[in-house]
Amino acid sequence: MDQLVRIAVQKSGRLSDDSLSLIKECGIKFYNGTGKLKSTSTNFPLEFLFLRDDDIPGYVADGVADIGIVGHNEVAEKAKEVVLLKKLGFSKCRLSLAIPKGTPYSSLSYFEGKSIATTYPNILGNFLKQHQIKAEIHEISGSVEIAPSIGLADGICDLVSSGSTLMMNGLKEVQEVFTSEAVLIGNPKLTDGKKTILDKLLFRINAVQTGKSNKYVLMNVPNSAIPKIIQLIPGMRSPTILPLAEEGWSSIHSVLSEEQFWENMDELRAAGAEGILVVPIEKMVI
Ligand code: PRT
Ligand code: ZN
Repeated sequence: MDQLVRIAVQKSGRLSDDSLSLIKECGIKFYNGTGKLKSTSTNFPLEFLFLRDDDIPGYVADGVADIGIVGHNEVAEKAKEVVLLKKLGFSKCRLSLAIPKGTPYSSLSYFEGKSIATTYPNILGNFLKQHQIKAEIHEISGSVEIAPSIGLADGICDLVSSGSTLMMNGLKEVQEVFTSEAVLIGNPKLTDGKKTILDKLLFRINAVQTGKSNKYVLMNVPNSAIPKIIQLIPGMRSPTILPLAEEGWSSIHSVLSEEQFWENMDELRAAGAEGILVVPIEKMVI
């Protein structure tokens, strides 16, 4: 049988949809009917294992899966022997220390001798050690945010994205401990055949990511303004210039990062560009 790479993705949760969308955007087809634990792509040598996110670093380290998509926070907490292959840019969040809203706070020394509830005892333990703070860590498995109000701990260390969970529970974020996003991890000892497949997958992921961070931009410009506009939108190699039916006008096409586009927008219009279209790019290979 030809070789397959096994990828572990979260079965259901905050990472699942974005993980599967990324794989689909890479042109990889598969079926993941509800309740399925395994699936194989029909057009790429990839087999899927649908798992709980907590188990993914361990399964990848043990070689049950070759690669996996999981939060960087889980990778750091589990401290298994895996290679971080790529940051994926979704499921961004931070692991932060928080305390009751009304409590005065000036520095990390607040936590000296205090108790902190968390589901991330290793990351928190290392952080406190690094800052020479001695605090008692209460490891709990969920609903960390209620710990201070029921008298279980003085503060908490939990994942935050919008901050509304902390607010609703009368807590304030006082210190960021770890920043996280979804990452692609791999077993450190993949066979050469599996590495070749992984390289193909990484090539596609890069093309999708580069495409997402760039835009295809088209605009009409008077011919006299072309030199100035070319300076503003350099493009991949150089912009495409096509004559319009109307004498003295051209259409300029280029590829820009979204940021670059907004930065240069006013100058482009001042230089005479009009009818500006900004189109998303699905994939981009540079
Ligand atoms: O069932 P399984 O074990 O697979 O999933 P899970 O319930 O353990 O994890 P899940 O799906 O909740 O989260 C998976 C991953 O998503 C996490 O490991 C993080 O990498 C990432 N992520 C991103 C988050 C958040 N944002 C997040 N906001 N994980 C959890 N939260 C929780 C947080 O714990 C808190 O309860 O959301 C609440 C805070 O959100 P805000 O927006 O109110 O600040
Ligand atoms: Zn989990």
